[in-house]
Amino acid sequence: MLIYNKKKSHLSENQVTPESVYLQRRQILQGLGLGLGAAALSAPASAGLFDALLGSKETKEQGAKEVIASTEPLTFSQPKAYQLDIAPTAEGVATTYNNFYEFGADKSDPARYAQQFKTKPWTITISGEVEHPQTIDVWAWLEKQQLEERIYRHRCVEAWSMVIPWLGVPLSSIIKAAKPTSKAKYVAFETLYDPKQMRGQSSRFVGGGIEYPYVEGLRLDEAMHPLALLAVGMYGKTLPPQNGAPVRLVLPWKYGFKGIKSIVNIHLTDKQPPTTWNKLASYEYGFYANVNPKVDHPRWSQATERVIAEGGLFGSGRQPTLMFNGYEDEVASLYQGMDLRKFY
Ligand SMILES: Nc1nc2c(c(=O)[nH]1)N[C@H]1C(S)=C(S)[C@@H](COP(=O)(O)O)O[C@H]1N2
Ligand SMILES: [Mo]
Repeated sequence: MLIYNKKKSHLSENQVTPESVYLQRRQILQGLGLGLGAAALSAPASAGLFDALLGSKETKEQGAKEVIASTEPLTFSQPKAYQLDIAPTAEGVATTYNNFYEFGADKSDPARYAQQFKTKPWTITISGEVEHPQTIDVWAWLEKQQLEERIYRHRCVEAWSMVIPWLGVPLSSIIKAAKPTSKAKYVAFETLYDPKQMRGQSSRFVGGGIEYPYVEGLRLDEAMHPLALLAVGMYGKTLPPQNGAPVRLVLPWKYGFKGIKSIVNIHLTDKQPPTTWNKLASYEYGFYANVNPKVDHPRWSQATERVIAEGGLFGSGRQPTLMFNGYEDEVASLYQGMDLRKFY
């Protein structure tokens, strides 16, 4: 029963499909020069504006603040191999249409409720089956990194997609530095647990019924794959809190929920670690969660996706979902000989 409610809230936007309305609102704001970064409209004012322009009585998402919390510019290279011939999703959409249940289960909740999230100081521990366990001071570590921009397709299990220019370093670099032992077969990741800051962690109702902290995991060879990115920024700047500041995973061939946000622990182990959505509903969300148009979610098709490519009303549409989200050439060998229906 609880699980069903939870899943319903995970999917609320998918089932109600308010996205065209949502995007229309964004476009109107942008058209008026009031979009991204403009805190000009109070919730009641914007509600009135939208109602007038759209003839809509819907008010659910209208209170979301058009504020992007303080982000700082980063220096990075742009390796050719990771650029894409597709226009990225508008920054104002990618930073206001989020899944980050620690701040609430609505798409607009993270941008609205994560602005005061403290990301300084921040440490990440690396422990378990490693020769050099360590505690990394993230901001000091970041100074020494050579960041790359990687424009990746981003496919949520809810069947929508974006294109996002991330900044980060290969996940392999941080794992290699800790020197995995021969027993290390998996890598477990954990998000910060701080109910005082994360309203979803102090209320089952707000947090979608998830058992916190949010946890994720990868096989070691997946974690070492060059596409696996430890992201610290997007759109040329540090990550805003709603997108997982200060450090998150980005795994473009997997469903978005594998891309765990605001990481504090990385633990190498010999056993497959538990993962948040799998614990909630194992028949719906597997450990692997590789994007696969041929393996449907029990309650909807994964063959196509709603594109939120340019963020505008006219840029939205449906397109076929690609095997491994378009990264088949790069990652298929990781799963050779595996039954992908069984290991979904
Ligand atoms: N800690 C944590 N990480 C998380 C989530 C979450 O709720 N909590 N949601 C996941 C899901 S379902 C998706 S689609 C992506 C969304 O990332 P974005 O908001 O940057 O697009 O984050 C993933 N990482
Ligand atoms: Mo997702």
